[in-house]
Amino acid sequence: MKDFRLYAITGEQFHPGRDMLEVMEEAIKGGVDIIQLRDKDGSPEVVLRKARALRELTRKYGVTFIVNDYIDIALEVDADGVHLGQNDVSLTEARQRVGDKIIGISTHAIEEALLAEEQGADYIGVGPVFPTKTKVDVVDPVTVDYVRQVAKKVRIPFVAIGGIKLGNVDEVLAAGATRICAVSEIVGSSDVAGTCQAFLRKLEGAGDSH
Ligand code: 3NM
Repeated sequence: MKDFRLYAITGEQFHPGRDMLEVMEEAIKGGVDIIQLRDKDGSPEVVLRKARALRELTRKYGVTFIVNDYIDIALEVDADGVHLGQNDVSLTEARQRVGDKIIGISTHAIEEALLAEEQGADYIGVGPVFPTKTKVDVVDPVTVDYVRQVAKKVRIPFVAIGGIKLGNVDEVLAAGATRICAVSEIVGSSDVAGTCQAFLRKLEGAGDSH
């Protein structure tokens, strides 16, 4: 897969009254290189409509597009890949359905990370690093210790997620993360593009020191 540094996920609850596509376009202009559509409340028809629109937007800018959960929708709109949770379909089944599209999976412990790698995931989510209100059914924070473990033991790309803000991202980078995902901090910002640029400056700074 094309590598990435800053991963944005839709979170419409954080920008009431603002159009989701407009917010994501600002994030792209701010430098995110991968976008995930995550909609736990919409009907499949609504998710499909949003997926089509985001596919068009991301294609225009050459940004990678991932759909959370809905493999059928990812295939239908020709997304670049899907993102799975630990309780969704197995990686093996997902691989059969999506072929060589990207498969990402959320992991919350080193055993899950190593298994995902063994089963052919293209990247893993590593979190929640800090407390988050964005994902309701998630486990307790895994802390930067888990980031450190993954950085040491896992060879496929990993993205740190969960409660990451401009104010605490340095800690996550110091633990070895080179890819970051933030939801509320990006889409809830009054300056979405500026927040993305600020994250990227931090990511670049961390890269230089390694
Ligand atoms: N997945 P925020 S944490 C979508 O740990 C998601 O797998 C997580 O949102 C995981 O940046 C999370 O607003 C929510 O905390 C991240």
